[in-house]
Amino acid sequence: MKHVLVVIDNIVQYEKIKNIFEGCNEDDLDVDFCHSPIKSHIWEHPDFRCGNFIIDVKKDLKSIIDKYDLVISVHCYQFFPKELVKNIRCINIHPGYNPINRGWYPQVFSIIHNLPIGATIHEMDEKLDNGPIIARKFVEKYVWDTSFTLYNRVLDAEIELLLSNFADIINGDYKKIVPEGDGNMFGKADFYHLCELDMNKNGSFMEFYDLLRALSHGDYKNAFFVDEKGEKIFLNLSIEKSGDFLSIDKV
Ligand code: 0FX
Repeated sequence: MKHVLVVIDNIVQYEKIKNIFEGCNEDDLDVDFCHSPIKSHIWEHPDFRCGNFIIDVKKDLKSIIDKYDLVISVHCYQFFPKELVKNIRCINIHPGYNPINRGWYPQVFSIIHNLPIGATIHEMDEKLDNGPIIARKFVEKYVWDTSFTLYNRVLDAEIELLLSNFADIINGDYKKIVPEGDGNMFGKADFYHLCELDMNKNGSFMEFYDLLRALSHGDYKNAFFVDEKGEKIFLNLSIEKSGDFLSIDKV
């Protein structure tokens, strides 16, 4: 029997990943889904509402090592300690193409810095989003994308990668790709820094368009400037792509 722990803090991916486990043909598999002690929307999911699904990868280190053969991190808010990644095979499902998009909110920085974007499944080491790559995939990025539309394409790519490599990941039966250098790494602080707009900044309209669409993600209040009364004014870009373009000669 293989004992697998999935530490997941992303409610959007939860059902899809649970379905992959339920639909797989691995009959000697026992899986536990847990989330981090940090509150997130996943706590409200019916499967987790009754509590007792919190796992702290530092405090619970010994019991994790004793009980599980494989740990899968799905957008887990916790940093896995060295003792954990050295003692058990730990796999991370990352919403970026390693090593190009390491760190937080990869699609945001992909739009701003015009970087390719995709998803990666990799073995974890002691550095963030860094270990040997098991599978990765680019996704298309369009000029009409916001952070939200691009993010959803990345999440789909994660699921495709997991589905097509599932048995190999569970059994540790894959060739590993060594990341091509350190790539790029952006943190939460870089994101918050972008959010405060400098209204005196010079640049092209394209640069401003990219900044605003990179900070537009559903209802999140990201981009803002401070007005003369000291109040924050939030901006969110709505982009609509014409699906049925009417050419001039048809008008
Ligand atoms: O779960 P996740 O998609 O992933 C993030 C990091 O990007 C990832 O590298 C890390 N491994 C994981 C632990 O956390 O994050 P989220 O569900 O908090 O946010 C999803 C998207 O929503 C994010 O890519 C950008 C957008 N967002 C999120 C917040 C909290 C915003 O635009 N503004 C926000 O304030």
